[in-house]
Amino acid sequence: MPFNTISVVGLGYIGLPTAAVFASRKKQVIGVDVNQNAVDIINRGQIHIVEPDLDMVVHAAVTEGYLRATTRPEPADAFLIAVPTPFKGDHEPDLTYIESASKSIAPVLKKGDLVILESTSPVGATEQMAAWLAEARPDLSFPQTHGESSDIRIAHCPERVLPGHVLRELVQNDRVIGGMTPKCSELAISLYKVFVQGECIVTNARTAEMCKLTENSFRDVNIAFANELSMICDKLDINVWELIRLANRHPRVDILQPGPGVGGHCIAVDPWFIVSKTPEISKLIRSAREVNDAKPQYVIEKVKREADRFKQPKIMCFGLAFKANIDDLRESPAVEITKELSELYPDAVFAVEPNIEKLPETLSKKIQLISQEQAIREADIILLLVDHKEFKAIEKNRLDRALVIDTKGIW
Ligand code: SAJ
Repeated sequence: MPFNTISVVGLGYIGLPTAAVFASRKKQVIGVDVNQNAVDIINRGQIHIVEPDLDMVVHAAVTEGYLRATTRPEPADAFLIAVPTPFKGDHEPDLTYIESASKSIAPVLKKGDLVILESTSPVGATEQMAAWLAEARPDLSFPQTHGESSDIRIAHCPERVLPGHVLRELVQNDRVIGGMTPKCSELAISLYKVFVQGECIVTNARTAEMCKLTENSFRDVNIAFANELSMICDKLDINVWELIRLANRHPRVDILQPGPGVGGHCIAVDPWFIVSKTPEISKLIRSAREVNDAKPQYVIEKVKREADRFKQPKIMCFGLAFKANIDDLRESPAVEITKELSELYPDAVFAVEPNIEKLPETLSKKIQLISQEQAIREADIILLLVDHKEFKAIEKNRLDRALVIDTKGIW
């Protein structure tokens, strides 16, 4: 194996599990992150993010001496860059983190090293990263100028793991390997084969970039279809859940589920990376984003219409996370809706979130958490926003007293 030391740059939701899994296969792993606090936590064998079982794997990797975190890159045989790619301006991808990560590893690169971009990226980002590296290291040769004889090998290998199942999916999922040349792909496969049991499928870097964006856009467009149906059905007095169940009995129809909107850090972001490159052509992808982004406001309007029938309604929002059975509140349509309702109805809006004990400070000023029991007892309006298992278990007749708005169709 050519890889004795592997460096993972960016120790977040993807980088940290990836680093820990390499370490669990007894590779020396150097994790790099600009956040000193995260580095300190990891070096104590603990984690700063929420993902089932990750704490155990990181703890073992650190105590056995295979994983170490630092803020300053060190030499390694392979570098995986797993930093965020947020937007800037009007949904334009912001490559600043990739740029600074590349510039930070450039000084420690040596002939024979492999650099992999794992961050979800707009088409062309891997070539851009290669250009930044080449600019910083004129003494080394790169695939964009030297092809198969380059000193440094470069590939894009997007992650595709589902939050909540990261450790399993990292190992089991197939992996798209987009090398800048065939030799770059070959070397990248030998790295992933350290732990990946799924198939590693070779393509070029641009196709790999587009593949990741396509997967998430496919899901976004399908959810937008379901969300649009739910609004059409409201108008036509049809139960959308029954409708979708029936339509999905057709052997070639498979509609996803409507909800209060699309949250998380991927599905609501990645389609814009396609739209920003080809704005005139990506009409459907853009509309899907707009439909999904408009859904929280639609839910708020619906609650307002109902609330106006009460003098001083107590509104109980069930669920704050961005999807079921997780505690991640970031980019959550449920939080957006609950926050806005609590501004419209001061002191009358409460939230139930079984996966959270205490709200982060930015939210605790606006939203008050109460128990599920108290919420059921005191509700005038129950607004179901997340299909957590605890809510599915509530007996329907216990909700009879209140007016129920169920955005996920569980009751
Ligand atoms: N949602 C619906 N209806 C559905 C399914 C989902 O409204 O039928 C909503 C969820 O409630 C949530 C949002 O969509 O608010 C996103 O949830 P998700 O479970 O679809 O996806 P993520 O963001 O947790 O993870 C996705 C996955 N991509 C695909 O399934 C194509 C995952 O495999 C990717 O690795 C991840 O994005 C990523 O990092 O890109």
